[in-house]
Amino acid sequence: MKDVTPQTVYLKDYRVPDFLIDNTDLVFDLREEHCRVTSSLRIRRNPDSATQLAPLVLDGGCAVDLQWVEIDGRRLGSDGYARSENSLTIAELPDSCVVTTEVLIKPHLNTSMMGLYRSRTLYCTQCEAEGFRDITFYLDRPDVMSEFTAKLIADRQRYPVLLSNGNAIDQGTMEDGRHFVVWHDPFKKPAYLFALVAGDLSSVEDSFVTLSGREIKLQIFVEEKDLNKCDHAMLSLKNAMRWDEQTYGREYDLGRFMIVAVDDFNMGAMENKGLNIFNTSAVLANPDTTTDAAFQRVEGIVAHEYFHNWSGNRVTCRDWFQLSLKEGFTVYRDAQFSADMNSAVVKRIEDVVYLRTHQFAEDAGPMSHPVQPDSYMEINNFYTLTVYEKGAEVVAMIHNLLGDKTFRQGSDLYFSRHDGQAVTIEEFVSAMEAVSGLDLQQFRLWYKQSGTPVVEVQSNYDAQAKTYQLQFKQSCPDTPGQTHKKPFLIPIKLGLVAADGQDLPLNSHGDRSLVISLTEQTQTVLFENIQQAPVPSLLRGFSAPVRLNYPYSSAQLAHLMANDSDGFNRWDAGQTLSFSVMQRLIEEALDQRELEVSSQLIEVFDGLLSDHSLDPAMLNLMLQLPSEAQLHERADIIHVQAIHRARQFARRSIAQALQSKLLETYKRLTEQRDYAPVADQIGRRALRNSVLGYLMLLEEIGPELAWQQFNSATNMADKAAALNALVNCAAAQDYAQQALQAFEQQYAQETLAMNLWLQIQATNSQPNGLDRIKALMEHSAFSINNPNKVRSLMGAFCSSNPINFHNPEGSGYQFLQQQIIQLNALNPQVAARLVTALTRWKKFPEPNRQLMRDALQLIASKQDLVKDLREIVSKSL
Ligand code: 0A1
Ligand code: ZN
Repeated sequence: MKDVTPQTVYLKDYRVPDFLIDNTDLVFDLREEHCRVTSSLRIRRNPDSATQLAPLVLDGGCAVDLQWVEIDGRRLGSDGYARSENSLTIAELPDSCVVTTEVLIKPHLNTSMMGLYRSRTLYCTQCEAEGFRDITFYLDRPDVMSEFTAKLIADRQRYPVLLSNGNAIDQGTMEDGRHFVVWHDPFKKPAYLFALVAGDLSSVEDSFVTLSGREIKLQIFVEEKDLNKCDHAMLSLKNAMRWDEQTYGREYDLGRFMIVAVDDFNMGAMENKGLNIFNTSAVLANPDTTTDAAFQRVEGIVAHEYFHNWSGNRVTCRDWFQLSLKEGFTVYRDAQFSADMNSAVVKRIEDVVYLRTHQFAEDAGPMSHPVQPDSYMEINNFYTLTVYEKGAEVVAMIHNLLGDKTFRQGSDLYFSRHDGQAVTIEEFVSAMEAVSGLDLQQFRLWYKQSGTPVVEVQSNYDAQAKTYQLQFKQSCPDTPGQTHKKPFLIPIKLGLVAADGQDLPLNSHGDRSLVISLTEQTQTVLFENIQQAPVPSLLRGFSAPVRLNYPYSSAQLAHLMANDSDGFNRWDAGQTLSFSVMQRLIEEALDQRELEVSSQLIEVFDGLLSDHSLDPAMLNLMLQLPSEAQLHERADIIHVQAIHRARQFARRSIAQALQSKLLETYKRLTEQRDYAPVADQIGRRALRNSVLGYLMLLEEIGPELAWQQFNSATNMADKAAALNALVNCAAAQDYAQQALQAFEQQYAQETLAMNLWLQIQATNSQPNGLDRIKALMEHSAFSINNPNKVRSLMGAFCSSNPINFHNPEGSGYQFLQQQIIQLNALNPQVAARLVTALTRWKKFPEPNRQLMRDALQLIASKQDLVKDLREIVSKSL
């Protein structure tokens, strides 16, 4: 795991592989003390390689213990090959042959959760991006695609279920209580899509009949105790399968589709061919233990992994610089799916909030990189919001530029042209160009230039000429390694809203909403026959991932909130208004002036609460003030206390001014129906729980209400919201303690519910947060070896409890630095994710700035830092 001087890998250095692997035959002999892996690779020279005499260099991590090598059945002496720390080199090979190796690996000692490892009583694998090389020697790169056969042998009692990709073609029992299953995957695939699972699992089964009439067996494998938590994932899977047939014409290709839930997993889930492996948190759901948000996350991730079968597996990436080819596209596909299954505008708003809060911050920070990076030290550091979420926005822009029909033609062409291939982002864009006849040359900059573009807009109404002019000016800040950027092609969807709230006709066709493509640094658009000065509604639906500024007056924003025909912009107008109010409060707090919330904001909120025709989910979103994290992202200098105080003050003022309407709303939304995780109920619960959040700021009302809700809740969504409300309320600490205890007793056996319990406490903004974290680390519900638990406790504390984490003594930073050092040796990926909380030190005022930097420097001074951390820490210092 050690890497003193990590090497940088460059996109420009890409070369085709010197060898291809037509067939991969693997035997896994799983024993408690080790696993013996025998691998037979039918290889041949790649006719496209420029170096026809090159030796075979197989990747293999240092924990892979080589036993022997054979070429076409002939054992090599130790002078026949060379083993270095990360590879095995064999010179003088015939142009085609079978290379067989036998290695020993130790899954029970593997804490990184890459390669073959143990999760509780199971064996499982994670091979993306470069985990296969920790299992055996291989050409571990996505452009080497091979037909895999895997024989798994293990003790029959402890590991009755043996799974791998494709179809089970043979099985049998052996002497001394062992058994085996042979799996064959007819589809060629890169090693990163290989998977195996062995363990004592139960399964829920169902079936799906494809459009062409083939019956697919669907199986979700879990521990027996979790069998009652699989229905939602199964339903989501079937919905996703149908949706992909209808929306993209994509049918599933194997006879069965399997999902396995594991407790120890670094990410959400993994799209291994025919055998998806999921973090339990991304598959298990049941009303008693799972919040609404978690139900929706399960639906989205199940769909995401399923959609990868085409966008990722059938057509895969040539190299890891192309990661967004599969991830950006698949996130876009899962967002479309979730929009179709629930409320499209709500999904859009949630996604944009997430992008603006987290991806914008990444794009402005030391790790800023393009959607298609051009270099990396550790590829695991590039599974980022930029590659995933911004990558999805770029696909969304292509869809909007082409229109529905042409976009579908483009995706059809892309899938048919490149089925079975490992390709680049360029091929995706080319297919879209080919079907549309558009020139996307300038558009491609979205993949190559990092940073969030800024669009400044000015307007001018000429009452005599009846013309309305919009002037656009775009720019993009410098980012590491990139200065003086070229103008992007920015699609701006817009409308002009008249005094009566109607959209004005914008051209002779009578269009009332248009997409303007900005291509220049400055650009002017003139609208004629505009009878009155309108309010511009800009960037409708968030038509491009940019920051757009227009000097709106509060009255104009209120007009858009009330009238904009674009739901997204109705919401966004409210956000802009709230932001300006918050900005002023933060300044007042910094200047030690008395805080005062503008009456305009109160009036707007009053109006919203009085309007019972609003969709509860939308009303909920409109009542949200920007989060502290969003305010941090927007600030030039992050004044943690002032921001926290200003926001709390605004919330309290709203609660005080609108007490009776809030209370009335809370009561009105009491759910009479049985719990179901469906959009309309989720929206009502979300609104009711937000209102509860406001009411908590009224000491005479909130604590009692939350306590009642906690005790009477019939589902985890309401229970967790009540617990969270109590825990964060100074006046409700007695109730909070009782509720925490009751929760702990009730859910002691429910790992995911206990993670939520940890998370709610980790984000408690009451004083002395760090002491609580340290105490919870001793609790039996916590373990530093489990990524979900580290995220729930340390991750939540560092990223979502700013007032405690960023305390001016720096104890939060010291604590994090110590945890990172510990995780460095245990789980590099988890460590690298956590360290992000320190990397934006330049945005903080003293003393925090220096204290954060000190913590980073301490980490940097560690000798045996893994390259995941080395890369991030060095780039941020
Ligand atoms: N391809 C997966 C994400 C993923 C990436 C790396 C992993 O290794 C730790 C695991 C999962 C997806 O997009 O869902
Ligand atoms: Zn993915």
